[in-house]
Amino acid sequence: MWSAFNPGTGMESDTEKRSRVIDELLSDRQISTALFQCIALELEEVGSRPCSLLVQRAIQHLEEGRWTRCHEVALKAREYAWEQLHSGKSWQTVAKVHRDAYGVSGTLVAIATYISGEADSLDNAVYALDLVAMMAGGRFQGVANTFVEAMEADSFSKTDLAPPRVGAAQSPSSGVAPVATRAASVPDGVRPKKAKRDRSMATGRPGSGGGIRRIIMPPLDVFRRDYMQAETPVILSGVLDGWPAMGASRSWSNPSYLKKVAGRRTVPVELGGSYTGEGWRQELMTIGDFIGRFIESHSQEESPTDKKGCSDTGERGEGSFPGGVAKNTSCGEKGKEKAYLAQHQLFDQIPALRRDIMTPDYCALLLEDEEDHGDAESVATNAWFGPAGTVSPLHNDPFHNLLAQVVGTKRVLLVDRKLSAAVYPRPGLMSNTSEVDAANPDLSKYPRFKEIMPLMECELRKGEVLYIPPLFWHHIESLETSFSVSFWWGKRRTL
Ligand SMILES: O=C(O)CCC(=O)C(=O)O
Repeated sequence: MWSAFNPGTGMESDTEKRSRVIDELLSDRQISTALFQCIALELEEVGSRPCSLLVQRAIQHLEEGRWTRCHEVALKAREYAWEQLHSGKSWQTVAKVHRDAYGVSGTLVAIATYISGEADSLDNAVYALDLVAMMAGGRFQGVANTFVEAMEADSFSKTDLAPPRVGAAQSPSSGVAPVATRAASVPDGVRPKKAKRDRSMATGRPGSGGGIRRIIMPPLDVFRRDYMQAETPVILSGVLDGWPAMGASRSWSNPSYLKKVAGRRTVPVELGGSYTGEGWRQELMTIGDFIGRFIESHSQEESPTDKKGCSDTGERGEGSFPGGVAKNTSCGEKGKEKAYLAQHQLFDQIPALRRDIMTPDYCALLLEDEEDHGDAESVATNAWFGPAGTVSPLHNDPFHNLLAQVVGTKRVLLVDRKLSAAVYPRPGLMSNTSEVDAANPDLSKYPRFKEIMPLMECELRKGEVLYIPPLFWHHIESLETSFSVSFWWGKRRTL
């Protein structure tokens, strides 16, 4: 459309190269400027004429190669869109056209920034696109991903840490990693005769107290009957074998790999301990900053020699996250603020990381009453990445959950949903969260909690997957630097 090969020198300048990248993307019918024009028209129809005009002008500047003007005008359009997004009573009531307005103006800001080739232009363009994905969502999530991948492709091509392009581990059309197939094909004889006992396993009553069985991935029908149907938590091993994230070249235990693939991406990070505590808040930061400030520095301060006899299950060796010490262990804590990249749909945002994992086959299983249920087959995949000592306080979620431990170890406490009365659910909107600190319960204030002690407990280790039945209460604390992925699926349940 507007990219130009420089006939004077016969060489393509950086700006020309970058504009060619954009040109190629915009000749794709999914993301053409016609889409942007349509949104401008829709804005006009709903009475947002100033924003509509600004978007149209920015498109025109872009098409005619005036990047600086495009940038200035798109910034103004984005300001308008931002105001619209924040003028309503609640986020849910914002009209789609205003989200789209943020999407289109933010994308134009990113394009013009990228083409400018100024210092940090790639970082700034990716930041603008991450905001587009977060604020506009919907189809702009895909648009933002496509631009980020194309813009980053050049920097990745210069290193062997390059994330695989589409096709290496997934079907290009689906945009979703393929489902692993091993579970169904493991012959019965290969399964262990006897479940290995967890160190923490006690001889407790069923439903409370005691440990959680560890088994090697069972056939699908057995998992469905003995664990999903029976509402029984279980730890599965073998499910993550073959995940690139667990392997050598794309290992998530390697901070350099994560920084290379995702370092400049902006994500919401929880600060200030558990989400029920005072001072809890969220901040946007890049994954590179997060790793530098909260993971690497934390690990250095809390080196293995600080551990005073704690078991050392952390990874060692060059290029791995060392383990830190969890704050609630007898080893104590050094008072540094905890940060947690928690419950974030990172894999929708960064397809390169999505290609490092595989949705377990078990997530395709449904119980009888779930089979006709609209959304039951979709799987919500979330990332949980943080230093030692992050705490997710006792709460429940309405879906089946497979929590996959890719890096580090976590301590998990569980309570059967049938025992909910004894966990003192909070009143009001946070009724899925207990009032009780499950790791250190105040029994004089919450006497019924005693009825369910000792809780089911386990250590979830690297390479293992924990099945948590819907509405089972769980308290989870990381014992060292940890990266987990949760897969939620099935019908939404209520207590
Ligand atoms: O690992 C964590 O900190 C919490 C995980 C969790 O709550 C979940 O997967 O539902």
